[in-house]
Amino acid sequence: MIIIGEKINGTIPSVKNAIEHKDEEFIRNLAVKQVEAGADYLDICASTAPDVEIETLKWLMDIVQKAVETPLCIDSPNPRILEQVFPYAKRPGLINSVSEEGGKCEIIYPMIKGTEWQVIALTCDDKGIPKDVQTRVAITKIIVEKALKYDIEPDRIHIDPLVLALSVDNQSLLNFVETLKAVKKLYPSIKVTSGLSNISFGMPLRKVVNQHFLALAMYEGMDSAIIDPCNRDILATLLTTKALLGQDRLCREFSNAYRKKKIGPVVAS
Ligand code: THG
Repeated sequence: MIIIGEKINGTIPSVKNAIEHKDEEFIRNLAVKQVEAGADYLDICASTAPDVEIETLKWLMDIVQKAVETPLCIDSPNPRILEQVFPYAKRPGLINSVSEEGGKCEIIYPMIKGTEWQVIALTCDDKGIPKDVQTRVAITKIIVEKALKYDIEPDRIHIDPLVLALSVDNQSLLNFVETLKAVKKLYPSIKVTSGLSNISFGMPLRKVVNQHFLALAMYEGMDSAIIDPCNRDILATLLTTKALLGQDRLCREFSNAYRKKKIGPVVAS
């Protein structure tokens, strides 16, 4: 499982505040903590007004890259902004994201052609977020076929099927799984990713719903996820599921995490 740490995101009030007050220490701490918890990539999202998004992203990227060597997952809805800040990344990471909206692929693909950069691709287009599996798969095909024209192989693409809230669409997890299976059948090396927060929107016990979504999606072969690795419960679900799925040899990672009580005891004894 590839962990994309979600915590450096201006939509989180404490991060917004740190951005406004230029609190470098706060951002540095978020980077270090997530890497210590096992993040493979660090999502960096400014979520500011468009006129200051570039300078904010550069500021965040600079702090993070000075503190840790973990590659970045640069997160902006605007491909022109991604293009502007791309040169400031010190090592290949993830672009978050392209989709079939507004010519995003045509801006991002030439930029990452011939590099080791990977990309998250949302299965939406100018008509919005599809509810059905068929349209998600059809959009994936377009996105992958375009990528191949730039020699970007499916193994560099993380498809994000944009999970709908379970409270709105009862089949949301099942559709996610069906989409995952269908795109992997078409492109066996492609990766499938998801954020965890959408599934539980509008429900009580959101964290519990998110954790179970994570476990079930991992069982079905989800390759990466945008999560808070510092959240003890989420990390416990992730490490337990990895062990149960035979992805943690001799349960070493699990034992190291809990026997030494690095993360804190999950079972009181
Ligand atoms: N897909 C893609 N990119 C994405 C998302 C996605 N980027 C943004 C978002 N969704 C994922 N990032 C976040 C960041 C923070 C939170 C949720 C999603 C959040 N954090 C709370 C906090 O830190 O206070 C709680 C975290 C917790 O403890 O679980 O709500 O879907 N491609």
